[in-house]
Amino acid sequence: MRVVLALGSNLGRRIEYLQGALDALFDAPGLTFVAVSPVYETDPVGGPTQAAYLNAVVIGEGMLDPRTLLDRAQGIENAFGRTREERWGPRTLDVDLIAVGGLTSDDPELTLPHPRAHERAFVLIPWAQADPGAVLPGRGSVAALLAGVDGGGVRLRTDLSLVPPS
Ligand code: A4P
Ligand code: MG
Repeated sequence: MRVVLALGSNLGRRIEYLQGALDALFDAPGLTFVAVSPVYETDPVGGPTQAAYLNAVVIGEGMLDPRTLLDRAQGIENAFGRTREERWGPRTLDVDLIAVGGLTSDDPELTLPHPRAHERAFVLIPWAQADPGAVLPGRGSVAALLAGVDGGGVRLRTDLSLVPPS
Protein backbone atom coordinates (compact mmCIF):
# COMPACT_ATOMS: atom_id res chain seq x y z
CA MET A 1 0.00 0.00 0.00
CA ARG A 2 1.08 3.52 -0.73
CA VAL A 3 1.42 5.68 2.37
CA VAL A 4 1.41 9.48 2.14
CA LEU A 5 2.57 11.55 5.11
CA ALA A 6 2.76 15.31 5.61
CA LEU A 7 5.53 16.86 7.69
CA GLY A 8 5.28 20.34 9.23
CA SER A 9 7.28 22.48 11.64
CA ASN A 10 7.10 26.11 12.70
CA LEU A 11 9.11 26.13 15.91
CA GLY A 12 12.85 25.81 16.52
CA ARG A 13 15.21 24.11 14.05
CA ARG A 14 12.51 23.42 11.52
CA ILE A 15 14.47 21.75 8.72
CA GLU A 16 16.32 19.51 11.17
CA TYR A 17 13.02 18.27 12.59
CA LEU A 18 11.70 17.48 9.12
CA GLN A 19 14.89 15.59 8.25
CA GLY A 20 14.81 13.77 11.59
CA ALA A 21 11.22 12.72 10.98
CA LEU A 22 11.99 11.49 7.48
CA ASP A 23 14.91 9.40 8.73
CA ALA A 24 12.96 7.98 11.67
CA LEU A 25 9.92 7.05 9.58
CA PHE A 26 11.99 4.68 7.45
CA ASP A 27 14.40 3.59 10.15
CA ALA A 28 11.93 1.06 11.55
CA PRO A 29 10.86 -1.97 9.47
CA GLY A 30 7.73 -2.18 7.35
CA LEU A 31 7.92 1.02 5.34
CA THR A 32 9.98 1.50 2.17
CA PHE A 33 10.89 4.96 0.93
CA VAL A 34 9.41 6.03 -2.42
CA ALA A 35 9.75 9.83 -2.70
CA VAL A 36 10.03 13.10 -0.82
CA SER A 37 8.85 16.51 -2.02
CA PRO A 38 10.79 19.75 -2.07
CA VAL A 39 10.54 21.92 1.06
CA TYR A 40 8.04 24.79 1.15
CA GLU A 41 7.75 27.80 3.44
CA THR A 42 4.05 28.27 4.13
CA ASP A 43 1.82 30.85 5.78
CA PRO A 44 0.08 29.37 8.84
CA VAL A 45 -3.51 28.19 8.30
CA GLY A 46 -5.90 28.34 11.29
CA GLY A 47 -4.98 28.55 14.94
CA PRO A 48 -3.40 31.52 16.73
CA THR A 49 -1.01 34.06 15.22
CA GLN A 50 2.10 31.97 14.64
CA ALA A 51 5.29 31.75 12.61
CA ALA A 52 5.56 30.37 9.09
CA TYR A 53 5.85 26.61 8.62
CA LEU A 54 8.18 24.44 6.66
CA ASN A 55 6.12 21.70 5.02
CA ALA A 56 6.96 18.65 2.93
CA VAL A 57 5.24 15.44 1.84
CA VAL A 58 6.79 11.97 2.04
CA ILE A 59 5.65 8.84 0.21
CA GLY A 60 6.36 5.32 1.33
CA GLU A 61 5.18 1.81 0.57
CA GLY A 62 4.41 -0.98 2.99
CA MET A 63 1.79 -3.15 4.59
CA LEU A 64 1.80 -1.60 8.06
CA ASP A 65 -1.49 -1.32 9.83
CA PRO A 66 -2.62 2.37 9.90
CA ARG A 67 -2.63 2.31 13.72
CA THR A 68 0.99 1.26 13.72
CA LEU A 69 1.78 4.10 11.33
CA LEU A 70 -0.01 6.60 13.58
CA ASP A 71 1.88 5.30 16.61
CA ARG A 72 5.13 5.67 14.69
CA ALA A 73 4.23 9.20 13.60
CA GLN A 74 3.27 10.29 17.12
CA GLY A 75 6.34 8.66 18.63
CA ILE A 76 8.50 10.68 16.23
CA GLU A 77 6.62 13.91 17.06
CA ASN A 78 7.24 13.31 20.75
CA ALA A 79 10.91 12.53 20.17
CA PHE A 80 11.29 15.96 18.58
CA GLY A 81 9.80 17.78 21.55
CA ARG A 82 6.25 18.10 20.30
CA THR A 83 3.86 19.40 22.96
CA ARG A 84 0.10 19.80 22.59
CA GLU A 85 -1.23 22.97 24.16
CA GLU A 86 -3.55 24.29 21.54
CA ARG A 87 -5.18 22.81 18.47
CA TRP A 88 -3.55 24.08 15.29
CA GLY A 89 -0.98 25.84 17.47
CA PRO A 90 2.77 26.13 16.83
CA ARG A 91 4.72 22.88 16.87
CA THR A 92 8.26 21.61 16.49
CA LEU A 93 6.96 18.74 14.41
CA ASP A 94 3.68 17.48 13.00
CA VAL A 95 3.53 14.14 11.21
CA ASP A 96 0.09 13.54 9.69
CA LEU A 97 -1.16 10.52 7.78
CA ILE A 98 -2.68 11.91 4.59
CA ALA A 99 -3.62 8.61 2.93
CA VAL A 100 -2.95 4.91 3.47
CA GLY A 101 -3.73 3.08 0.24
CA GLY A 102 -7.43 3.55 -0.46
CA LEU A 103 -8.44 3.04 3.17
CA THR A 104 -11.17 5.21 4.63
CA SER A 105 -11.91 5.77 8.30
CA ASP A 106 -13.96 8.34 10.20
CA ASP A 107 -12.49 7.47 13.57
CA PRO A 108 -11.48 10.81 15.18
CA GLU A 109 -8.30 9.12 16.46
CA LEU A 110 -7.33 8.27 12.89
CA THR A 111 -9.36 9.74 10.05
CA LEU A 112 -8.39 8.57 6.57
CA PRO A 113 -7.80 10.19 4.25
CA HIS A 114 -6.83 13.20 6.40
CA PRO A 115 -10.06 15.25 6.61
CA ARG A 116 -8.49 18.58 5.57
CA ALA A 117 -5.88 17.44 3.04
CA HIS A 118 -8.07 18.19 0.01
CA GLU A 119 -8.31 21.90 0.83
CA ARG A 120 -4.74 22.56 1.96
CA ALA A 121 -2.26 24.01 -0.48
CA PHE A 122 0.58 23.23 1.96
CA VAL A 123 -0.23 19.52 1.49
CA LEU A 124 -1.38 19.42 -2.15
CA ILE A 125 1.47 21.44 -3.69
CA PRO A 126 4.31 19.34 -2.21
CA TRP A 127 2.36 16.13 -2.79
CA ALA A 128 1.94 16.90 -6.51
CA GLN A 129 5.69 17.53 -6.75
CA ALA A 130 6.53 14.22 -5.05
CA ASP A 131 3.97 12.29 -7.16
CA PRO A 132 2.49 14.10 -10.17
CA GLY A 133 -0.09 11.33 -10.70
CA ALA A 134 -1.28 11.32 -7.07
CA VAL A 135 -4.94 10.68 -6.25
CA LEU A 136 -6.59 11.54 -2.94
CA PRO A 137 -9.00 8.66 -2.27
CA GLY A 138 -12.60 9.87 -2.47
CA ARG A 139 -11.59 13.31 -3.75
CA GLY A 140 -9.88 12.78 -7.08
CA SER A 141 -6.56 13.76 -8.54
CA VAL A 142 -4.30 16.03 -6.56
CA ALA A 143 -3.62 18.04 -9.71
CA ALA A 144 -7.35 18.77 -10.07
CA LEU A 145 -7.75 19.59 -6.37
CA LEU A 146 -4.86 22.03 -6.69
CA ALA A 147 -6.83 24.07 -9.19
CA GLY A 148 -9.36 24.81 -6.46
CA VAL A 149 -6.99 26.08 -3.75
CA ASP A 150 -5.06 29.32 -3.30
CA GLY A 151 -1.36 28.51 -3.39
CA GLY A 152 -0.30 32.08 -2.64
CA GLY A 153 0.91 31.27 0.86
CA VAL A 154 3.14 28.38 -0.24
CA ARG A 155 6.66 29.25 -1.41
CA LEU A 156 9.32 26.83 -2.65
CA ARG A 157 12.54 26.99 -0.59
CA THR A 158 15.14 26.32 -3.26
CA ASP A 159 17.87 26.70 -0.63
CA LEU A 160 16.55 23.76 1.44
CA SER A 161 15.96 20.10 0.73
CA LEU A 162 15.46 16.81 2.52
CA VAL A 163 17.93 13.99 1.97
CA PRO A 164 16.23 10.67 1.14
CA PRO A 165 16.85 8.08 3.87
CA SER A 166 19.69 5.66 3.05
N1 A4P B 1 -5.82 12.22 13.92
C1 A4P B 1 -6.94 11.86 13.26
N2 A4P B 1 -6.67 11.57 11.99
C2 A4P B 1 -5.33 11.73 11.82
C3 A4P B 1 -4.45 11.57 10.69
N3 A4P B 1 -4.91 11.20 9.48
N4 A4P B 1 -3.12 11.82 10.88
C4 A4P B 1 -5.81 12.59 15.33
C5 A4P B 1 -2.66 12.22 12.09
N5 A4P B 1 -3.45 12.39 13.21
C6 A4P B 1 -4.78 12.15 13.06
O1 A4P B 1 -3.61 15.82 16.13
C7 A4P B 1 -4.81 15.70 16.87
C8 A4P B 1 -5.35 14.28 16.76
O2 A4P B 1 -5.70 14.00 15.42
C9 A4P B 1 -4.36 13.20 17.13
O3 A4P B 1 -4.50 12.80 18.45
C10 A4P B 1 -4.68 12.04 16.16
O4 A4P B 1 -5.16 10.90 16.87
P1 A4P B 1 -2.40 16.61 16.70
O5 A4P B 1 -1.26 16.39 15.76
O6 A4P B 1 -2.21 16.28 18.14
O7 A4P B 1 -2.92 18.12 16.72
P2 A4P B 1 -3.02 19.10 15.52
O8 A4P B 1 -2.06 18.74 14.43
O9 A4P B 1 -2.97 20.51 16.07
O10 A4P B 1 -4.48 18.84 15.05
P3 A4P B 1 -4.92 18.46 13.62
O11 A4P B 1 -6.40 18.46 13.64
O12 A4P B 1 -4.21 17.25 13.10
O13 A4P B 1 -4.35 19.72 12.86
P4 A4P B 1 -4.16 19.81 11.34
O14 A4P B 1 -5.48 19.93 10.69
O15 A4P B 1 -3.19 18.81 10.84
O16 A4P B 1 -3.52 21.24 11.29
N6 A4P B 1 -0.45 25.71 8.58
C11 A4P B 1 0.61 25.48 7.75
N7 A4P B 1 1.01 26.45 6.90
N8 A4P B 1 1.27 24.29 7.78
C12 A4P B 1 0.91 23.26 8.62
O17 A4P B 1 1.55 22.20 8.61
N9 A4P B 1 -0.67 22.50 10.31
C13 A4P B 1 -1.75 22.68 11.09
C14 A4P B 1 -2.28 21.54 11.85
C15 A4P B 1 -2.45 23.97 11.12
N10 A4P B 1 -1.92 24.96 10.21
C16 A4P B 1 -0.86 24.74 9.43
C17 A4P B 1 -0.21 23.47 9.49
MG1 MG C 1 -1.32 16.60 13.41
